[in-house]
Amino acid sequence: GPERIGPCAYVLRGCALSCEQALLSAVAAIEARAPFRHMVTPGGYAMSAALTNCGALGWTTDRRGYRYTAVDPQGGQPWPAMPAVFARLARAAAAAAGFADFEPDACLMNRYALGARMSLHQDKNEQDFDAPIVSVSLGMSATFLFGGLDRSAKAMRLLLHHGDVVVWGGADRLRYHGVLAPEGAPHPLLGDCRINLTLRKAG
Ligand code: MD3
Ligand code: FE
Repeated sequence: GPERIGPCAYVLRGCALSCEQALLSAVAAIEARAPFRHMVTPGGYAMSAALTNCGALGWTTDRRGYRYTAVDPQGGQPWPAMPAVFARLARAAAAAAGFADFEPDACLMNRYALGARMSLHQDKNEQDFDAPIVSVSLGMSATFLFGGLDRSAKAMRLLLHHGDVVVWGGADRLRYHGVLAPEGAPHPLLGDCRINLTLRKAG
């Protein structure tokens, strides 16, 4: 069952394994229309993780700032639709963690090659901080850093593996967090990378 990692945060080990084939086919279909790319932060640095999105809204960054858009800035088309398997998994995981009726409208997909990481930050670009965030880890393992409400608080470490799902909400929604580079063996299905799906209610 769910393992509690904070006042309102839970890890569901292996929760995505029963639908891994459907998840990976959906990732491939999305990637064919909206390729993973390295976006630039407002500070002018290229992110080491490559990203793409699906759903009504997609998270983007450029020199002007972070925001959600309905259209992929690279190509000008709407982001690919949210696959039913993503929405279903996110809803079930949220419910198991005590968040009923989660309806994500955005899925940010991050791809970490060897050496890629994401430094400590808060997720603050969403309209509604009451909805939880659901994250699905695929491919290589990585250490997740789970900090406090201010950047200086000591971060807890959590090793996440292929198929693990984490749900954050309530008091944990605005905690600083980050992820270290992929570690361990290449994954049999995904090779030398980790892909993380982050499902949110952004609008
Ligand atoms: C904890 N991505 O894209 S998702 C991100 O593995 C991001 O790609 C990471 O952080 C990744 O913004 C981790 C997990 C996550 C998302 C939101 C959180 C953890 C969170 C909000 C509050 C606390
Ligand atoms: Fe984040």
